[in-house]
Amino acid sequence: MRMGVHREVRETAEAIDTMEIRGAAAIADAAARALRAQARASDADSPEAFRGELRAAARTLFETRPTAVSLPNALRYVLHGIEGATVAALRESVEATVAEFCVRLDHAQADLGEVGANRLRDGDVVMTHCHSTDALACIEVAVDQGKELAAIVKETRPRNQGHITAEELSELGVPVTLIVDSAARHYLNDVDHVLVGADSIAADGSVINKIGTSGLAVNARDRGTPVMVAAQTLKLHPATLTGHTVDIETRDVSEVVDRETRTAIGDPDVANPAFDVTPPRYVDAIVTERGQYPPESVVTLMRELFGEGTTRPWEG
Ligand code: RUB
Repeated sequence: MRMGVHREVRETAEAIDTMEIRGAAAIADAAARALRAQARASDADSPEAFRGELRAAARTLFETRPTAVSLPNALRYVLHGIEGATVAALRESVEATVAEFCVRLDHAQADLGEVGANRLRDGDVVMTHCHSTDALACIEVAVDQGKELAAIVKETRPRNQGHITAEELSELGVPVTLIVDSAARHYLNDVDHVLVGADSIAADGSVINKIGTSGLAVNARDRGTPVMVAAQTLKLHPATLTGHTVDIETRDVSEVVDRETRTAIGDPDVANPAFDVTPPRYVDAIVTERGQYPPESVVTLMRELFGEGTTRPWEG
C-alpha cells in the first residue's frame, strides 16, 4: 500500500486550522516545510506517484484556512518549481525549492522592512491591528535606524492577536498603549500612521486583512491619518486578476462568546467573520519588498509576478 499524507503534513494542517500557526507569512513557511516532510518520507516508486503524494499533501494544507493567499502561493511555488526524472531527483529538488522559498520569504520581509521604515519618522506614533510580521518588520528596521516610535495597539477581538504585537513591540523597546478595538477612533488624532499587514491583496488594490481593518481605515481617512499596508508580494492574489473573489473565513462562534454566556443572554445568533476587505481608496501605500505602491497600481506588479495564473496549486 502506498503512503498517504504524511503525519507531519496532517499535524501542520491541524496547527494552521487551530491557529497555533497563524499569520499569512508563518502559514506559508509552515506549508512549504510540510511539503518537504512529505517528500523526505515518501516511499513512492515512480515520479508520478511522488508528485501525486505531494499534490495530496498540498490539498490537505490548502483546505485549512481560505483567506491567506500566501498558503496556495507557497504550495504553488514548490509544486511548480520542482523538476526531476526520478524520485531521488524530485526529492532533492523539493529540498532545494523549499530552502529557496524560505530564504526568499525571509529576504522579502527584511527588504520590505527597509521600505516601510523609510515612511516612519523619528517620534512617530503607529496604530496597529492584529499581529503582522510584515508590519513589525517595518517598525523593527526603523528602531534599528535609531528612530523612537510609540505604538497604540488594538487588542483585536476575538483572538487578541494584539497581545502578541504588544509583546513583540515591547521587546523592541517601543512603548505600547493597548486599547480595545472600539477605542481606535478616539486615538486616531494622536497617530501618525495606521500600519497593518495583509492576508491577500486583490488585483484592484483591495486589502484583505483581519476583521476590523476596513473600519479602522475608513476612520483613519476621516481623520487624515495615512494607512500603510505591509505585505510582501506573496500576498498578491493572482486569481483576482481574472475576476475571482477572495473567500472570507468564518470561524467558530465560540471564539466570540462561550455557550453558557450565550444561553444566559437569550441565545442570540452569533457571527464570526475573521477577515474583511478594505477598498483601495482607504489605503495610502502598499509596502512590498519591491518598493511601495499606491494600491491601484499593484495590479502591474501582480501581472509581472504571476501572469494570468488562476490555477489551484496542484493544477496546471
Ligand atoms: C492574521 C492577520 C495578519 C496577516 C499578515 O490573522 O490578519 O495581519 O496575516 O500577517 P490570523 P503577516 O491571526 O487570523 O491568522 O504579516 O505575519 O504575514
